[in-house]
Amino acid sequence: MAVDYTVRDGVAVITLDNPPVNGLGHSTRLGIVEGVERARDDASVTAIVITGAGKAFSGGADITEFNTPKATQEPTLHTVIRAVEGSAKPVVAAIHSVAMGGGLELALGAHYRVAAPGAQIALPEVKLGILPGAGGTQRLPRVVGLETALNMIVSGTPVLSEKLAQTALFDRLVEGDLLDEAIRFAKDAGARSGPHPKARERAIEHPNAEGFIQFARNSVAAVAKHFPAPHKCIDAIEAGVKEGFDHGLAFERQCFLALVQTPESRALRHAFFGERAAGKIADVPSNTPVRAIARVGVVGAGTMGGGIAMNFVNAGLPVTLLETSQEALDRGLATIRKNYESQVKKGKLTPAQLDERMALISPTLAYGDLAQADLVIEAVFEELGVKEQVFTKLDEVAKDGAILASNTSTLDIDRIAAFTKRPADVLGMHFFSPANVMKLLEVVRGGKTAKDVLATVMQLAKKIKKTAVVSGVCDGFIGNRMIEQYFRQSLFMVEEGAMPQQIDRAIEAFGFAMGPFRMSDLAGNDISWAIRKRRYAEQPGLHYPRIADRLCETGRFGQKTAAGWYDYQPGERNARPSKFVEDMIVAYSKEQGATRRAISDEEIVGRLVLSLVNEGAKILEEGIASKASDIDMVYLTGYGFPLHRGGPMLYADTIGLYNVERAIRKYAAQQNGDAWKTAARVTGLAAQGKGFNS
Ligand code: 3H9
Repeated sequence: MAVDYTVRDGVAVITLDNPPVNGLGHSTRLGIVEGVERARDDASVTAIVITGAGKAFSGGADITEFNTPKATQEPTLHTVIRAVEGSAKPVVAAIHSVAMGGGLELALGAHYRVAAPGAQIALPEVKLGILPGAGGTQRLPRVVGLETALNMIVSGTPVLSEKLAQTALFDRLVEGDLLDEAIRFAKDAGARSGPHPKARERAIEHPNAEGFIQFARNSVAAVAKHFPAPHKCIDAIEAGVKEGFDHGLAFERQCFLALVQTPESRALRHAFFGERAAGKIADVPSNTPVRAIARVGVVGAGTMGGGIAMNFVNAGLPVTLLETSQEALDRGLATIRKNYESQVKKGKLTPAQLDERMALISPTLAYGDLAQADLVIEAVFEELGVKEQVFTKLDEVAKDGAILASNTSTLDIDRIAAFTKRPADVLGMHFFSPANVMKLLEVVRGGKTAKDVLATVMQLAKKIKKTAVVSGVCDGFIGNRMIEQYFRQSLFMVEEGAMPQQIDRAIEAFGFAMGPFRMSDLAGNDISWAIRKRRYAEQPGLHYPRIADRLCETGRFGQKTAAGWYDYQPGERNARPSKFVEDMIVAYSKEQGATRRAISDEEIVGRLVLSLVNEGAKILEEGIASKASDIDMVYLTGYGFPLHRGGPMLYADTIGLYNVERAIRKYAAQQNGDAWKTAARVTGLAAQGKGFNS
């Protein structure tokens, strides 16, 4: 049973006990109703306390039950809350740690609420693409006021209990033992004759509710264009304001049932579980002992090294930052300081915090100073010979048991590990630029990387608030290996008939923040040129579109030269279609003897996204990624894949692998079709009627 029932001092105590966060799954819901009825039938009981065991009051509805029969099996959360609210004996919710979603809705159904300070109070349903579906949009505005409630519901952001202490949400904030105090409170309430207060009976007071709701609607329209849930939250609140509690509740239920079926909600739930699943590695149990990391070393104080150092400093870990010249070291430190100063200007950091963070950095020119570091991350020039020098040095100076990591984005971690006498301590930590901002961290597991090294780095990633995804060793790892196919397709399409601006527009309409050509102009076209040159040497037979090389030969490297695939006014980031580039493209096609054709937006999106999917499937086949959701997390957190689509692999599941396979077959029969070789994983799953995530 997921609920415990005891009686203390004439008060029934119903304790939710469904680890990890007391999710309100079917057996928990059943237990609560049974507890309330048992208390009703026990003449010695005068009041009821509901609380949660372990690390939460309740994290809300059990998300794993969504879209399964259990979600709607009675007693539903509505039935539970009706039982609680309708109890003649007063019910007190004793809230600590976390009261979220359905957990908060349950508490709102109680007659009284007492809370410990520091509890996170939230209706975070919107982050899962739904809205509070058990009365939250109706009861919360009645106890904390319309504005606070609307902000909480539309943003899903947790608010600390002490911040809400002055509202009718809490009858008391308890500093001491929460349960003792809740029982005392309940006993007093039980001694008073009813009826006891109900949130549903309170009025929503606001001098200009209609005006405020309209204002909120406009603000949401600007930021939530791909997501229906925030709009529905406002509609549901408005329904209650205008037409009363019962109508609002029925409308909220209707919206909930519709939203839970939407692809956007599926995508957000996939991302929620995908993030947590990424931290689980099949052959590295969660109880694997980890190494202590008290000091970090970073080799290289360039853009990447500096950003990497900031991550650790932000988490309170001291960093030894090494460079080869005083000048480079000073420049690196100045950049870090400038980054922090801009955060101070924005009010995100105090000047004192800036000083504290800078003080955590020990700059050095001597490798010997890395001897105390428990983890050293190398972020130097991307060339194997340079890495060899660094790792040979690190092998000499690092202490026993120190973890040695490379930030390489393309080089072979096993070869790097072989530069040391301790390959088991070596792995890749591939940060994305800007390293202090981007959430993604690809953790590259070498052939000899020790399990505890991997476990340590995955745990550390959490501490520095990264989404860490494990990748095996291959060129480009998960993310860059896939993006190469995407860029390749975008260039083929330019050669075949599309213009960069059409391709960018089509994929941006699909939801990418930036299309491939605007992205290349931002990153610098010379960077991908260098990678292509390497490819030509490594794989001379590979069919690669050469149009981008042509562009680079004219010196159009992108924003930094005020000219790339687009024209730029100096100092501006606005991409303007370029007559020069268009003429160059048309001339190139002619030279190749190719007849340019109109390419539909649908084909553009299909070829770009399915090139990711097909390569992703090969990555799964080869075991480079261990699960499809890992690939999706890489793309959602590192490559701007639209969140409302849930990542390339979930998107493929949404359209169905049968259709993916058919589309690939079609592209393979077209011009430049030799770039398409359907992954066996796609064919295999399609034949079984399955998806990557099923
Ligand atoms: C809802 O309530 C709908 C209602 O309005 C209407 C219904 C009709 N269900 O994050 P952590 C798991 S919608 C199932 O690492 P933390 C999580 O997957 C719900 N599982 O811990 C993980 O499992 P594992 C609204 C859940 O301490 C483990 O718990 N509620 C749920 O850093 C630990 O999670 C939310 O959206 C759940 N509801 O943070 C709350 N919640 O160990 C979402 C967590 O196997 N949850 N799990 O990987 C959170 O924000 C955080 O998990 C929380 C704890 C703050 C609670």
